[in-house]
Amino acid sequence: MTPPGPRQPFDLFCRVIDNYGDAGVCWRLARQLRALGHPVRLWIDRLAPLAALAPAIQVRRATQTWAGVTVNDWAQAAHTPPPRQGVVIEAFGCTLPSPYQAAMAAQECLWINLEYLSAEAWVDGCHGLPSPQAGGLKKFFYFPGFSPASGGLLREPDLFARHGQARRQDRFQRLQALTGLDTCGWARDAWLILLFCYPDAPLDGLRTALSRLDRPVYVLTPGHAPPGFDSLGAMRVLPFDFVPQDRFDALLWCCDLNFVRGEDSLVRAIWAGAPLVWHIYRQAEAAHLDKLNAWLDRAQWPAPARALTLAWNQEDDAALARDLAAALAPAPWAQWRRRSRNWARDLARQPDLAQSLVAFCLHHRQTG
Ligand code: TRH
Repeated sequence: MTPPGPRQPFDLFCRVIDNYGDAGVCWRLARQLRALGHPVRLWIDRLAPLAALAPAIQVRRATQTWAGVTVNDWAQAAHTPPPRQGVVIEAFGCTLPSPYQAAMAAQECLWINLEYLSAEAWVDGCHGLPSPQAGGLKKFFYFPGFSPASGGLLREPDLFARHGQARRQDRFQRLQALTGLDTCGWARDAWLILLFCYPDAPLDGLRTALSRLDRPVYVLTPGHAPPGFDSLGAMRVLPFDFVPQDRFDALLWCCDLNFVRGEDSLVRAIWAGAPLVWHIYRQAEAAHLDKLNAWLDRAQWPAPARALTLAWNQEDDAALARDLAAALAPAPWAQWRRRSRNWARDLARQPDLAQSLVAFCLHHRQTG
């Protein structure tokens, strides 16, 4: 793709705290910046989670290039100069290596602090704020978000076209090609559900509610089934091997309902335009519940779906079983599906995060 302005070299720093989300967001952003025509180096402290998302990545190689992105082991940044007039992205407050940071002013770098995604209203007021640094270095806070005043959401320009293309093929065949599961004998009127959640989810309540549905249910679980979450009644639990990130969207597109978690899988499930239940990453003093409610206010799910999401995140098995049954009843379910489609369409009218970030950096470079 042709860059919308001059090429800007990007250095993107990522520390893996846990799971896949830190690497997942950074890898997606790195590839999108590259696709916009900018040279990108990704500095990451643990290659194993990245290799799970992009199996071509070799965990023992300190430097490698994949999808046009140079992937470097974090340790090397201490003796590598920042790019001249480059953009340095510090993902999720990961703290840059000191020698590298000390060299940034002389190289006239722009410093971007990429924050976690939140739907809270204060994000709009904080997005893009500068933070003066020594030596005339410019540092800005960049907040992803759901409103036009935020930094936006990661979305590839061709995502909806690919989704439309995929829909032309039978979803059971697609699912088989993606996961290797033999879907030939599966009931065609079944519910297909992806279950990607944290271990403290109220899985007993989920298992009970799904086993009582009047149609067969196939629950797809990445890696392995959560302990105790066994097939029951008409509900079958089907573990599959974690798919590369490139294929994750296509997996979401096959399902009626996606249970997702963290940050990146949430955004991908929103773009899938189908009902989703979000398991938010837990924070101290239940701060995540404010974040969840702010997100639910924007999502505007029908009441049973909102209640279900709260029960899922408050680990309430009984409420979860009750609210899931209510949310899947014909009228709320139709309403939930409609709202999911419309929300994805409305959000996609806003510029995506990578393009917004490029424009943001160019603006601050030009206006000095
Ligand atoms: O894995 P997560 O829980 O990650 C994070 C981290 O815990 C992080 O520290 C925290 O701050 C953040 O959540 C909020 O969830 P997430 O963000 O959805 O990342 C999962 C990634 O894995 C995402 O890029 C999608 C990808 N994925 C695949 O590529 N294939 C798969 O089969 C599955 C299930 C997921």
